[in-house]
Parts: sequence; C-alpha cells; structure tokens
Amino acid sequence: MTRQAIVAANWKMNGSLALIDEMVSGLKDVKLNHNVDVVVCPSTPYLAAFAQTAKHEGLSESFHLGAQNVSEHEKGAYTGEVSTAMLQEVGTKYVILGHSERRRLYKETSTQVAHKVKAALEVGLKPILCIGESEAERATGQTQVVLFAQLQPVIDEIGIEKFKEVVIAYEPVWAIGTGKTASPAMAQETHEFIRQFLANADVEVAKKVPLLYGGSVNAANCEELFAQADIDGGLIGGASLKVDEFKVICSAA
Ligand code: G2H
Repeated sequence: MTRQAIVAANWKMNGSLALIDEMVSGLKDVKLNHNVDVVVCPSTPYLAAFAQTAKHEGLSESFHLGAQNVSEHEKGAYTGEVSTAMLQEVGTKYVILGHSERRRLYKETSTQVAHKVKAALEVGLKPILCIGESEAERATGQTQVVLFAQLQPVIDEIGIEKFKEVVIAYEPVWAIGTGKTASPAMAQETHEFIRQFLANADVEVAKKVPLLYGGSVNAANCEELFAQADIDGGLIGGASLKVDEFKVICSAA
C-alpha cells in the first residue's frame, strides 16, 4: 500500500514574517512527488500570516499549516496556552506533539502528550507524535523500551483504531540539531520496530501510519533516508529554515 508521505518543517522558535514570504514564494515552484504533503510549522504568532500568504500566493493543496504544540485543555484559565479550536480557526491542519524539546525543557510527560493527541484528534487536527531515545538510552540498549513507553500511553488514551489518524516522527534525541544523523540502516531498523509494535496491536493501522524520521535531516542525506521502506518522510528543523535546502528535501520525499 502507498502511505501518505510527509515532509514537515519544524521552525522551532525561529523565523519571521519575512521568512514566511520567502518560503511561500519558494515553495510555489517546488516539484513534489505524488502523495506528498508538505507541512510548515512556524511559531504560533505566525500561523495566521502563513495561512493568508499561502492563500494569497495560491500554494497548492499539498501544502499545509502545522503548529508546534497545543494545550490538552479545551479553554479557560491557562495563561499562555493555545487551544485546538484556536489552531483550527486559523487554518492549522497538523500539530507537532511531544517533541523532545518539550519533554525535556517543559517536562511534558507521555501521559500529558497522550491527552494532547486526544484533544487534537477531537477537532480533526492531525498529530505529529514525536518519540525518540537519548544517546545514553541507545548505548544501554533501551531504545525499544523507551519508544514503547512513549507510544503505549497514546494507544491507551485514544485506542488503536484512532491511531490511524496519527503521524509518528521518530527523532533520536542525540541526532537533534547536533549534525549527527542516524544512518539510513539504523533509522530503518528503528522505524521497522515501531511499525511492528503498532502491528502487534493492529496490522491495518500499522500499515497506514506515516513514520517520519527527524534529526539533522538535510539536502545531502534526505534521499537515502526517504528511500528506506519504513521511512515515509521527515520532520526537519534547521534545514527547513533555508528555502533552497528545504525545497530539495520536499522533492526527495
Ligand atoms: C529535530 C529536528 C526537527 P533538526 O528536532 O524536529 O531538528 O533537523 O534541526 O535536528
């Protein structure tokens, strides 16, 4: 079966209105393969601006807007938080959840991430669920246990049937922003384990869920990574801020 391929840009706390203009006009002529979605995830204040610019410039339906986080609460006294309904109202389709920076710097737990996944799905936002092990965890042979512990609370929260609406981004923490990338073979091996883990719960769901690789993906390594059987695209950080490089990555998916 052909799974949806996805290239998602995680701008993190970078970017500007000027970059939005530059990116949208650059993406207008990018050549995408069949069945590829490109998702751009700028910081929250730029979501509406990106949506408006993309509409104004006539970006095709293969391009989508994504957020980098969302509250698990529907509304109310949560100063500084953003709700799923707010994201939806400004045209957001995807939301990155459980990125390792949120888990590490803001102490998000897998249980909280599971609640966020549920909240996102309830309004039709597609979660990009990030999972990954640290260098020490890989070195001590705990990779699978760690990934299992990050995935299971989400399955418990939403049920395996709904999991077919989820996108997983496997991002080994040691490869994020470090310039170190998992070798294509190492990434494929881990993606295969993740798919097998899902298949143990439901074979059909496992076949459908796009598995993205993230961690220092760039124009030079994307082709080989995306060629792996269980890698359906990437979550791109640093390289997604450079228009020409990001276009190369989009075309490789
Ligand atoms: C991992 C990735 C994007 P980078 O965080 O989510 O960032 O490509 O800079 O390693």
